Amino acid sequence: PARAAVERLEDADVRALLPRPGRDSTKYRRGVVALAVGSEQYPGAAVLAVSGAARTGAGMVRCLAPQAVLDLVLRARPETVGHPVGPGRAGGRVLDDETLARTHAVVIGPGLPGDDPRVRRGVALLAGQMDVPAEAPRRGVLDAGALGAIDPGTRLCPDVVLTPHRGEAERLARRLDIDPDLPAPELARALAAATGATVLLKGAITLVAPGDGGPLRSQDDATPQLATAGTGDVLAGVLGALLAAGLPGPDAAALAALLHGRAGRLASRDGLHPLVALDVADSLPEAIGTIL
Ligand code: NPW
Ligand code: AMP
Ligand code: MG
Repeated sequence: PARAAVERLEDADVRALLPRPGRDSTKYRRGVVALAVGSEQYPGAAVLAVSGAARTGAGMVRCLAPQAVLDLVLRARPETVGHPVGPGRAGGRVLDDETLARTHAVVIGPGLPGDDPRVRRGVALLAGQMDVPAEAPRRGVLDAGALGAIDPGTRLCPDVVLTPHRGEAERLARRLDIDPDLPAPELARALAAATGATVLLKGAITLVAPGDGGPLRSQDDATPQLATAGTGDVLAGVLGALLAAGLPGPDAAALAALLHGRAGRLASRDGLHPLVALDVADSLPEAIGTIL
């Protein structure tokens, strides 16, 4: 394919996108995000993704996870609304119709094994293959364990954002019969074209390829201190909160990449200090303050 043109993200480009609460805001109008995250193997990923969403200003964060994971999440983030899943519960949907209709975006995958029932249900919801009310969300994030559930038959829309790192992108490319060795811009574009989803390809340079074929955008001012466990889980939460606030997928992805990179820089004091993933979440309010 032809070399893709890439636009570098600047503060001025995303400033207008930032959701700002107004006098008539309520927690429901600000955006409710539901995260299917965390498992027995990776309970911490749930804390990280939930924290990313909460610190980005979501009106409400729901977490769908086994009780032991919820116990951990609630200790760290008591404002979270917990929805237990797993053995001992009826096999049906976790959120009833009314709750689903008052949920604006979903995040599926951080800390989940590929065979988790939340992956199958979440991908079916976003692909429009579930019997749900018309108001149920069709926007969200597929990350980590959920990326493995995308196959050549999966059709998504640009308000669904896939967030692979290079390894996950290559695995997905092989499944979709795309050359995994393509340069990053072409790989991101090809994955977006094949799925219809927006693709946020993570790395030292993070790229956003809109699902509607729009121009590629890049974010390159992050710090390598972000190369540490769990920072991607925080990013998934940030993006979920922005989608719940109503931003179109490509704009939400661009703003999330910029805020996450900025929060990493702030948390590491310009890259001079090591950070942990939760520091990135806790630096999000200050990062938002720099582009207000
Ligand atoms: P290598 O070894 O570098 O050559 P996986 P994961 C390759 C959860 N987490 N960045 C790499 O190849 C996540 O949410 C939970 C990274 C390797 O073979 C997931 O659910 C945490 N990898 C789950 O863990 C904190 C790259 O891809 C493979 C790469 C697994 O996620 C940690 C790794 O991919 C984590 O977030 C790149 N740029 N390029 C918690 N505290 O609960 C190539 N690779 O096996 O899907 O593993 O990313 O660790
Ligand atoms: P994940 O591998 O899913 O935990 O995501 C890692 C996060 O850290 C992504 O947001 C990457 O963009 C970011 N990241 C990883 N390595 C680097 C690097 N060398 N420089 C800047 N950001 C990085
Ligand atoms: Mg990850």
